[in-house]
This record gives sequence, structure tokens and C-alpha cells, in this order.
Amino acid sequence: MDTTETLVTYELKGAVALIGLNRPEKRNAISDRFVEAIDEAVQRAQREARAGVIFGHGKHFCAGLDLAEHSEKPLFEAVKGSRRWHAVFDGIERGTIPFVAAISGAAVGGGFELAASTQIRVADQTAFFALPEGQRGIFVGGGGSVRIARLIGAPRMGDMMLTGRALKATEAEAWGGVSYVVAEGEALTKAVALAEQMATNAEFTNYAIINALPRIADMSSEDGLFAESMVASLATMTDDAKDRLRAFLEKRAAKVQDPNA
Ligand code: 1HE
Repeated sequence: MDTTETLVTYELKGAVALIGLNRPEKRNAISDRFVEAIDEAVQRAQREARAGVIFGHGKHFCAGLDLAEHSEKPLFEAVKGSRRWHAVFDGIERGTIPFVAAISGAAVGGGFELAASTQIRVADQTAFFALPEGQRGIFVGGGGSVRIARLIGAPRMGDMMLTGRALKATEAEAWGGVSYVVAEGEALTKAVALAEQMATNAEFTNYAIINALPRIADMSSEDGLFAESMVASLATMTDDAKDRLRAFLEKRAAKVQDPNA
């Protein structure tokens, strides 16, 4: 039983949609209703915003699959549930706008899988990552065997699943699981700043980054290079590209900042 009325909060802040997992009394564990609420918010964000942030209300990002609900499911219902997670998370990974996960506390099991479907992960110093499926007698079912394995490598993912080890934010960063580590309580602020920055990019380029990069990673080099040329040429044809290139040549656009300066 969900006690929270609004499982997912939604707020549009300028061009950025803030999607809050809001079941803190159950550590934001994802039930069937919850995954539908996430989908609804993600779809709305794709219509209204140019970037999104997914965060957890309370101390934890997400404790993964709702184990109470899952333990009651017959086999085929479990299959359909997993396939639904795939569809919803695919809408995040390969939608029309980029998403950032702002992670505090637990990003465990399906919570790590949700974070892995976003384009960028920001963790604060309280964050920890684990895949306790081995101990629970189940398996990842929210796309982790594809997405988490690609982020950190299948052997490391296997290590996490076999041993149940939990990674701190800095360890997850060293393994490629997160891109930014910030001080306690700063994950959401940093994630919003990154989303605001991405929201200023050309829409088509963001779309191409989100949709072409993971597909090209699945292709042979030869096919990938060909696909890249097609996407690059399409991007150049947009009015946005023409305006932005002209702005640079007329010295109206920002230069790249030298991080050593
Ligand atoms: C839950 C869940 C959950 C908490 N499903 N109810 N995920 C896990 O194996 C992680 C299980 N959770 C934990 O290890 C801990 O809850 C946390 C480390 C995340 C947080 O600890 P803590 O001390 O802050 O909270 P708590 O006291 O353990 O939990 C508070 C309540 O949330 C409690 O319920 P209550 O009615 O006794 O108050 C917990 O039972 C409940 N709760 N996590 C259901 N996950 C698509 S396949 C993906 C496969 C997986 O995700 S496997 C990993 C599942």
C-alpha cells in the first residue's frame, strides 16, 4: 500500500523539469504504480522542458524494486513488470531531452538501474551503490545488465552482484558509475546547474547525443562511422546550427573556457 498521495512530484523550473521520487517512507522503492508515475512525469518533461533532473525526496535516491509487491507476483507478471521498467527507462535513456540523476543515500538495485538510464549521474558524499539481487534471490530486471554493465563493466557489475559490496560515491566515480561527486546535500543543486547548461544546447544536437551515441556504441566501427556522418550532416542543416555557427564567427558566442586558466 502506498501511503503517499503523490508518488512523483513534478516542477518546471525555467527550461528544466524536476522529477522527485516521493515515497521516502519506503526509501522510494518502486512499485508498479510508482513506475507508471515516473513514466508520466518523464513524458510530461519531454513535452515541456529541455532537460530534466530526477532526485529522491528524503535521505535516499531509491531502494530499487518494491520487494513487498514483487514477492507476491506470479512468473509472467514479473516478466511483464520487468519489460515495463525497460520501456519506461528506455524513454529516459533514448527520449528527446537529457536527464540528470541527483543521488543521495541509497541507489540500490533498481535505483541504480534508474540512475543508469539517465545521461549524467551526480552523487553527494552520502550516496552508496549496491546490487543486492544475489542476496534477495532475484536478478536485475530494470535494464541493469545492459546499462550498468556498460557504465562500470560487466566484471565489476558481477562483483557487486556476487559479493553484495556497496560502493561509496568516490568508488562509483572511479568505476565510471557516476560523473560528479559533490558535498553532502549538494547533488540536486549541481544536477540542476548541469541540466540548465544542457538546456541551452541546440535541441537537435541534444537529441542526437541521446539517441545516436548509445546506438552507435552497439554498431560495428564501419556502421558507426557511417551513421555518425549522417547525424552530423543532419545537425549542420538545422537553422539552429546555422545561427550558432554565425554567432561564433561574428564573436557573439562564448568561447570554450580553458580549465587551466
Ligand atoms: C522497502 C524497500 C524495498 C526499503 N522494497 N520496501 N532493494 C534492496 O534490497 C534494498 C532494500 N533496502 C535496504 O537495504 C534499506 O531499506 C536501505 C539501505 C535502502 C535504507 O535503510 P534504512 O535503515 O534507512 O530504511 P529501512 O528501515 O530498511 O526501510 C524503511 C522502510 O522501507 C521499511 O518498511 P517499514 O514498513 O518496516 O517501515 C522497509 O521495509 C521499506 N523498504 N527498501 C520494499 N526495496 C527491476 S529489478 C530490480 C531488482 C532490485 O531492485 S533488487 C534490490 C532491492
